[in-house]
Formats: sequence, structure tokens, C-alpha cells
Amino acid sequence: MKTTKLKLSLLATLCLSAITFYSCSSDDSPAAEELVDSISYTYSDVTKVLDFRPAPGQFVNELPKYEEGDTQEIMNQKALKAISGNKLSMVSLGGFGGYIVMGFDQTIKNIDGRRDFIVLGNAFKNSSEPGIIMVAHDKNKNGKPDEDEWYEIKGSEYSNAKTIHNYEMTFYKPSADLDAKEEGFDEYVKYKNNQGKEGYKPKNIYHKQSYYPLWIKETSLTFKGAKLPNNATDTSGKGANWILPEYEYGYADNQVNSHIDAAIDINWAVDKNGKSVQLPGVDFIKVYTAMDQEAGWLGETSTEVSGVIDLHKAKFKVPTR
Ligand SMILES: [Ca+2]
Ligand SMILES: [Ca+2]
Ligand SMILES: [Ca+2]
Repeated sequence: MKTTKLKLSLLATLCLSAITFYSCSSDDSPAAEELVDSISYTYSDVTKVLDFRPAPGQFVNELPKYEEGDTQEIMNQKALKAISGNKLSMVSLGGFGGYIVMGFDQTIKNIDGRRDFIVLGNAFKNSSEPGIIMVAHDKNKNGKPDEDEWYEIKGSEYSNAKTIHNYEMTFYKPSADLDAKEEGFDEYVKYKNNQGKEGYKPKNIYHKQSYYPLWIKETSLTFKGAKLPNNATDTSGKGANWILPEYEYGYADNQVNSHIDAAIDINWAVDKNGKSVQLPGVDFIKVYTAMDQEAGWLGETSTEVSGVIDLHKAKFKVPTR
């Protein structure tokens, strides 16, 4: 999340809560552009958080709040509380690769010709921090997403020449001394990627807590996935006015929640080779930050998730593209 945007996005959430739910009858198909004006964005169908593992970032240990002694299990529960039910808050996934794995009481069905779900984020105009969406159908019915059950939702930048598939980032835990420093400085979280680059991520002046997830005992964290092209531009040329425009479709925290292209068709799922797969539905959704980008004083670009809406359960017929 960009650093100053939190209050604004909470405000946006409050404004959206005023929108009437079910303003059209359940059997009517809303026109594409209406999708979403008639959905309430203040509830979520998420009922489980199986894993919450953010990469280091300026909102880590804050969204949700880490308290001394919290275990992974407790942090999963805190994340669930933030993104389930009808009083939504949000979790921040931090830098590249940081992720959350969510589950549901019932399978989100894949209906042909229609989009099936929305991952809610806090994007607004020129504040898009896209995360890649992975989906799993519990084919072997063991109640867990197995490694071979995951597929990637192929978003609009999948074939962009600047997208790096098989990107890998390792972050190293900073010393307690660095964590304790309250002023901003550049050489904070050491990282190394698989593109031959290493260096440090900065600490900024706005967020003084540790940026490394403190409930994780390992002293380094490695994340793998696809990295989308950078989207941040400083329009002032002086570092003052950063904009992060959206990509077209197929991501989390990218299009505004109320935009039709925030909605996902499970038919967009592809396997590791980019081959389309047909899933009857999905039981688990994983979202990870797909950007590795610092936008000046706004800090690192990190995906936020505030819930998932099953469009069929909500009785919305949203055409695919
Ligand atoms: Ca965001
Ligand atoms: Ca579908
Ligand atoms: Ca399974």
C-alpha cells in the first residue's frame, strides 16, 4: 500500500457501504457497466485463511497488527477477521510475492460465459497495486490446496514482454538495531532476486515498526511468482506526484472494486505452461503482490486484500469479456 492512502481508502470503503445491495432483482442480469454499483462491497465470502505470509513492507505487522508472541496460526486468524464477515478491514501483502491463501464454506462455481468472483482491494484511480490471483479446485477432496491444484488467473499483462514469469525474491531479516531506528533510511531490508540484482529496501519516515513479519522465525523469506511490469510514474519529475495506473483486467487491487474488470472468470485459469484449464469451481484463492517497485516517498507497492465476493452466491450474472 502506498503510504498516505490508507485513510482515503477507508473513506472509500465507507462511501461504498452506502450503496444499496440487490438494487436489481436477483434474476435480472445487470448490464456490464452496472455490475457493481449494485453490489455491496462491505461483506466477504471468505471463511478461512489458511496462510498469511506478507513480504517485508511498510504495513507489515500493522495490517493486521502483530503482538508479541503471536504465532502463524494467530496471524491467520487476525487476517481472517479483517477480510471476512461484514465489517471489512484489509490485510497488506507487503512487497513482491507476499501472499494470503483463502478458503470458503462452499465452492465458488465456474459458470460458463460469466465471471465468478471479485477479490476486493483498495485500488482507486491512479492507485493500483496489482496482485496475481491463483485458484485451486480441491480435486482430491482433502480440504487443502495441494501444490498440483493451483492455477494462475491469466490477467491482461500475462503476455506483456516486460512481465517476468518465474521471478524470485529473497528478503533477509534486518537486525533489531535497524528495526529500532525510527527515522527513514535507505539500507534497511536486504534482498536478492534471481535476475542478478541485490540491494536494500528502504525504511520510510511514516512507518516506524519492523517491516519484516515478526511471527516468522526464519531469518530469510523467499517468494516466487510472476512479476508484472512497473506501473509507477512521477508526473512532477521531482518525486512529488506519483501515479500508479491500473492494468486492464484479471488482478486483485488493480481496478476499483466497482469496475467490471475487477471481476474474474475462472475460465481464465492457466497451468504452468500457460495452457488454459477448465475448472468446475474453486475452493481456494491465493493472492500475491506481483509488483517489485518503490514509488518514491509513497514507499513500496503492495497489494491489499479486503475480501472475496462469490458473484453467483450474490446472484449477479456478470458476462465474461
Ligand atoms: Ca492497494
Ligand atoms: Ca466463469
Ligand atoms: Ca486438495
